[in-house]
Amino acid sequence: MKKTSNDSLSKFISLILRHHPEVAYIQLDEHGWANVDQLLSGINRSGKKIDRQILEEIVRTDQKQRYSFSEDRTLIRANQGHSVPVDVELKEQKPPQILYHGTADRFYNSIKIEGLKPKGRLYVHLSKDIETAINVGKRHGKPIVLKILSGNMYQDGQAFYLSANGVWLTKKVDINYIELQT
Ligand code: HQG
Repeated sequence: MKKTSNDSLSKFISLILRHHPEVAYIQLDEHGWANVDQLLSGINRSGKKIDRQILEEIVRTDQKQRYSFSEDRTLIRANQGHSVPVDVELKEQKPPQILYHGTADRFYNSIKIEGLKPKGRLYVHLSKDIETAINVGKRHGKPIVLKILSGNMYQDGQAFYLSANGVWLTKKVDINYIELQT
């Protein structure tokens, strides 16, 4: 896919809205919202150039629909992926029988012992298709795909959430619900 000049700005926005709002001199509220005007001036103050039109374009064209505006468009937040403890009002939902998690082969030994943990984020991220999982895994190295018995987990009482951009989230996955997808 062609890299656009907005790509690095988009990564920066995701860093701000998920992990480090302080780099743009802003704070997120308890639901993960940032004030759009403050975000824009904070980014400009940090040395990068952005205006409302560029931000609107980044949000509209983002491949994974990572961000949402509030109805009146004065606020913006990331839909998922946070490490800062915010409540983005995720909807609890019954998951499909099977979900997938992409990771790198070098993590597998540890996962076999500990199960899946959220690591730096608030939730373990799962997808409903294998292709997405492969792409997620590639970010960390040689990808492997784990098949997650989400239907059984749900039956056993574990909560699942579906983010506004279609990512399935859960707090952890124990080893007895994980199979290696071949
Ligand atoms: C691994 C991207 C060893 C886990 C993606 C993963 C996703 C363990 C890594 C979203 C482990 C954490 C999230 C254990 C988990 N031992 N390794 N017990 N438990 N891990 O980046 O799922 O482009 O925090 O397998 O598309 O890779 O940012 O999570 O490899 O949706 O929007 O620890 O981020 O979206 O890595 O990715 P991450 P993830 P964005």
